[in-house]
Amino acid sequence: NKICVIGLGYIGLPTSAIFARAGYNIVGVDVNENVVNTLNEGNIHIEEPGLPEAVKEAVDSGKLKASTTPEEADVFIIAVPTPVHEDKSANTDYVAKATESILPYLKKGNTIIVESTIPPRTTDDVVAPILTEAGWDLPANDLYVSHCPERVIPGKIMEELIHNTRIVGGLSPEAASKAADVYRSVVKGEIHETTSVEAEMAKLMENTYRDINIAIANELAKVSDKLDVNAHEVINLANMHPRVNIMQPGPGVGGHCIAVDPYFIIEKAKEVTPLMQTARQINDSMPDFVVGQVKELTENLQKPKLAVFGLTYKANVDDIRESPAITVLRKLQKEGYNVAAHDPFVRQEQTDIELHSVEDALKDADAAIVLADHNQFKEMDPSLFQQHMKTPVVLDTRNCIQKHDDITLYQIGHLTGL
Ligand code: SAJ
Repeated sequence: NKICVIGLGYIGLPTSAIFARAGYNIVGVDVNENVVNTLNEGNIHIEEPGLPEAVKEAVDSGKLKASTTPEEADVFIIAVPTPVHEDKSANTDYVAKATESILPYLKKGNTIIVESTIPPRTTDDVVAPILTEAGWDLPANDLYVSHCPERVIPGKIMEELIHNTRIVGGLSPEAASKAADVYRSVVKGEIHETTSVEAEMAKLMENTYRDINIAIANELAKVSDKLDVNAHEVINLANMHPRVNIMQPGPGVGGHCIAVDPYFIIEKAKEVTPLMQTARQINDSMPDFVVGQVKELTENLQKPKLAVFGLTYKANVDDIRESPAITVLRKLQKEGYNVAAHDPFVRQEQTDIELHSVEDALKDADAAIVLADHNQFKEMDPSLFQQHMKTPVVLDTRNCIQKHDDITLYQIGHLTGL
């Protein structure tokens, strides 16, 4: 059995490696020649625990090869990005191009699975017409076309690809069943068959739900100062209720999923999605809120120096794309602060922001601003702040720094009180 995977990024590559391990022959296709060459040497271009070993094993065993062009196969999996336009509407061009790219290689009875996150109805209105125009009769199941959204979380992709429940949305029930068979060979979680549009919406609603839940936490952080309560403590207590699960406030929602996917629904139903739109606004307002808090903390200082800890969009990953931490840092620089950044996961070649060691970042700083809850920060000896800073004032936007008598530790939203 042979699978052709289009797109060798955060989803396509781990998926390729896992199917290769299960015995399939995989041709992984990417438009980027460097990516293809790197992979064929058994190396990888992205960081994800467990992935380098899995790719190396797959390439060494001859089960995975990378190429810039597709090949004939039994199954085609499309895992290309869906970026957003300036107005936040989805750009489905890559999905359309990927579909076009496999046209010359299709045979009757092939299974086509779109894993990319897409706006509702994209399988019906973008993917299917390309295939129909090429002469394939989809209602007659010439080809079995499905949308099976990826739902893995960066940092745990290899584990979640196998253990998560999968939604398999077919253009026809037979298509859903064919796609389910493909996943059944590697997935240990449950597999649910549905229609393509319900699969599209379920995926988008998962991320939208998370965005709205984080927005509640962020709004609470903004309220907490006025009422002199600690938002984290309030959330801890509220979450002791068996049916409440409020998420954590922070400097904003980053990454390419949660902060983007709600717009895929909003663009289709603007008038009836005020809640989703407001959640987006609240989460997008957090970098400014953090900068406002920093200003409050450093009000009376001349040319304050700040240590910024954590640049990635979330804990324990090296990904700084769409990171609210970077937005905060740039805004602080714009406000005239002298900022020294430290992040144990980020390499200097990833960014033009100068990176420092813990000690250098803290040296002579008036305040430290913590923007990512990396394990290194959770485990860090808090007396280091006192040892190296001019004044050991810490604003922890992620609730990860240990309390210590020698430091003044502020939580997000909670600086003063009534
Ligand atoms: N965040 C908070 N507070 C929280 C949790 C997260 O501020 O309590 C922030 C993070 O710091 C980060 C952003 O939200 O900036 C998003 O991080 P995340 O860990 O919530 O999610 P992603 O974007 O890494 O992955 C999500 C996951 N979706 C869900 O959990 C519903 C993942 O399963 C999806 O596969 C992925 O989006 C995707 O590709 O859609």
